[in-house]
Amino acid sequence: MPLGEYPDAYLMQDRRIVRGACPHDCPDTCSFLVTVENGRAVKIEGAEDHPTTNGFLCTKVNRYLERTYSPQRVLYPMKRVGEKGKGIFARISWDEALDTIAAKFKEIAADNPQAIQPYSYAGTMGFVQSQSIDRRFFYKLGASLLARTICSEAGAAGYRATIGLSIGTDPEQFGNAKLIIIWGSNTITSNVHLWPKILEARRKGAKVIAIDPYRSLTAEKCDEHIAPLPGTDGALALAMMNVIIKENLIDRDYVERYTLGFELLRERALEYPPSKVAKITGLSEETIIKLAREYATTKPVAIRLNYGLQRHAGGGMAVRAITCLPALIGAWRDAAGGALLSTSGTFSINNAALERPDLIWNNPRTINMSAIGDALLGYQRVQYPDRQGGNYQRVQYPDRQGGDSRAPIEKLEPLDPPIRAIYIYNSNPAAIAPDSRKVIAGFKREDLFTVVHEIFQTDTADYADILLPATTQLEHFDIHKAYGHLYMLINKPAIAPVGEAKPNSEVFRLLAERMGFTEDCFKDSDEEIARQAINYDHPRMQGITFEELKERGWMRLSVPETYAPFAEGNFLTPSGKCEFFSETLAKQGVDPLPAYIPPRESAQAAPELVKKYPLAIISPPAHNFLNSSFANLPSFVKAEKEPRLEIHPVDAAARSIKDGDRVRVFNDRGEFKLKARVSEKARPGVVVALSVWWKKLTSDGCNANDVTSQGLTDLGAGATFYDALVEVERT
Ligand SMILES: Nc1nc2c(c(=O)[nH]1)N[C@H]1C(S)=C(S)[C@@H](COP(=O)(O)OP(=O)(O)OC[C@H]3O[C@@H](n4cnc5c(=O)[nH]c(N)nc54)[C@H](O)[C@@H]3O)O[C@H]1N2
Ligand SMILES: Nc1nc2c(c(=O)[nH]1)N[C@H]1C(S)=C(S)[C@@H](COP(=O)(O)OP(=O)(O)OC[C@H]3O[C@@H](n4cnc5c(=O)[nH]c(N)nc54)[C@H](O)[C@@H]3O)O[C@H]1N2
Ligand SMILES: [Mo]
Repeated sequence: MPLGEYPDAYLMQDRRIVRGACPHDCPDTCSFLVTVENGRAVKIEGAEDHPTTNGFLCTKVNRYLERTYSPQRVLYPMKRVGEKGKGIFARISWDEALDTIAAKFKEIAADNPQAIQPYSYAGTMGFVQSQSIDRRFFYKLGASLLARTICSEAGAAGYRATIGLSIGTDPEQFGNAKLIIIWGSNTITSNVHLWPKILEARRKGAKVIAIDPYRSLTAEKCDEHIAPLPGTDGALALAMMNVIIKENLIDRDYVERYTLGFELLRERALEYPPSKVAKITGLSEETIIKLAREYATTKPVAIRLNYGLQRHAGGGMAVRAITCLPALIGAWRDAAGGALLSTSGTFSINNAALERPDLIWNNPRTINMSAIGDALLGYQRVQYPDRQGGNYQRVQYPDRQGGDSRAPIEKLEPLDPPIRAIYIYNSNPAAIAPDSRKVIAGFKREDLFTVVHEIFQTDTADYADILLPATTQLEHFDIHKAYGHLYMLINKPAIAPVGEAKPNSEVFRLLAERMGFTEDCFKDSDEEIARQAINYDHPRMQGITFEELKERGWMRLSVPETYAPFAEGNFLTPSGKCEFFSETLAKQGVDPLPAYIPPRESAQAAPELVKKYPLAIISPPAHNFLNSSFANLPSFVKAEKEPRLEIHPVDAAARSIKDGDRVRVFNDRGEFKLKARVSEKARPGVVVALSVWWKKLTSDGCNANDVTSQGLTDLGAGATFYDALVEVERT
């Protein structure tokens, strides 16, 4: 029987098949089937009927049962009995754990509830378990808000300024493209379900180009690999525009009808000739010119850009510049053309119902999660636009000489009140947040009350005062959208919670009760919350009902099968056009045209720093890990072997480093040690440490985030993980 014909929970005596959805922070959000025998999950497989899952799961979720049934699971609530960070705990009851938390929160809230800080990200992306009753709870409590910026904010903001919303090329259309540019994405690792589409395009004669400073698993399988210096993509895109405009390769009709500000964009692009950009990017002029010509003269042409290229000071502007390209050449006319950063804006989610922002009563401050180290140590990182120099001034005052735009100026301002309690769920900040020395110093504070709700005893959990056991996706209910396809999905629990684990939603319900929160929304069941997630009236959600979604497991959005969202304009910007010139940005004091903002730590922006720390480090995801998830499980760690630093032979020779040597990577923020792999995978001037390793499982207790910075991006105030300079030496 084909899988599609299975009812959702197919009962065969003591054998059931339950349909779920992958909870992980990945564009693919797969539909899967779990076989359960006598209450135990025995098999997990990708749904064959779900078009993008296509019957297969990634290397990680294929082995999800290893995660669910790991002997490392946190099984019951515990309290700390040793020094902070040592991870020594004693078992307590749920009642004691919840009473302790409620008492502490009441005590702090009586003084100032803003001293209580929630901290969460996308350990699960389900709406119920990641952004519903948790938000309600902290809003009602009056806690500080959290700006969830650690991943995608810069790119999202850059894309939004140009296109209006995160809507792009339907990934299922990529098979019909004739040229695909994979720009700052490691598709085979971080978006593997797009790869079959790329192979399909190739079988039909398409060319695939990767733009990545690192010869990733994906880059090595492409027809061409272009390796710019990290953080220089904005300049590269502007140089492509320069060539396209000068050689009159634009789609004049599309530009006239559906774009705004072409003349200003033209002037801006003329400031970026390939000769200048060759020096910025470390590419040859010929490479840039050829890329621009190929891009402008092949149809359909799709750009798969992703978040790797926006983890730099100018990440927002880089995405903005790249997303101007398709409109310039009319690539959006084809369903298989255009650009895809994320599909998430195609969905219409009822966030107001899920999160209930109306419960906020005290105008609380917002703490940026990407600068949690500073925040825990009593400082808030605040950005001010750089009004002194740069291109922005040139738009305002055309006669004024300016250089490239600069990132906003950042200042550390005292945080009052300091954070006195932090509640962490769906995240592992001790391992994944930048500048970890500061993060760890913060978590070590004796006067900080820390709650961690986790599946495993992570690096962060070791600092908990109260550690609570969390369920995995097989053990709770949820509803999902995706950022790499166009389907809503349902996840049904396949098994009972392992040990005494509880879902996030249940813990917040119990805490709300103890805090005396009486609103009905604190009593909603998981299914009731899930039902509230969808704006059923929205045109793109038409036809989706909760009942049918529950029955079928997944449903496509109400968009045409051959979906070409901007074939005839209809951009979602204020003007309805693709905004080369953005009034919205101008009003925020930001350069209204796409600009190049060099990495904060680069020869252009910090010439003195480069003398001391000449190598740029990037630390993108390892194939078998998902951020720090899976990085504790034996077979995953075995597959990744050990932390390694890819270094180019030229850079290695200059430091007498040989393949296999142990090296120390360091800058003023910190250091970490690992094994050198000398190869041409990293371009000269760049070293690569695939991540994110658990600190306590490495030989020196450190990882790549010991050298990353809390500096923020130009747009969206996101994290700049790949904007860091280091030196490397043999140990
Ligand atoms: N297996 C696996 N899959 C994942 C994840 C994981 O950890 N493991 N993480 C998930 C999450 S949270 C996210 S956000 C996505 C991330 O996935 P992607 O959006 O693909 O981003 P990254 O993996 O950060 O980086 C992708 C590529 O960008 C390159 N890169 C770095 N800096 C630059 C630059 O300045 N310019 C250019 N052109 N390229 C650059 C890196 O070398 C890397 O090969 O993947 C998701 N999927
Ligand atoms: N150096 C470097 N650092 C990075 C990155 C990088 O590329 N390089 N990538 C960055 C990016 S893109 C991102 S998105 C962040 C991701 O950072 P995080 O969002 O912190 O992601 P994970 O490391 O996967 O940690 C998620 C944790 O949530 C837990 N969890 C999962 N499901 C549940 C649940 O239902 N309930 C509870 N309570 N807990 C649950 C998991 O066990 C896991 O420990 O990391 C960032 N950090
Ligand atoms: Mo991410």
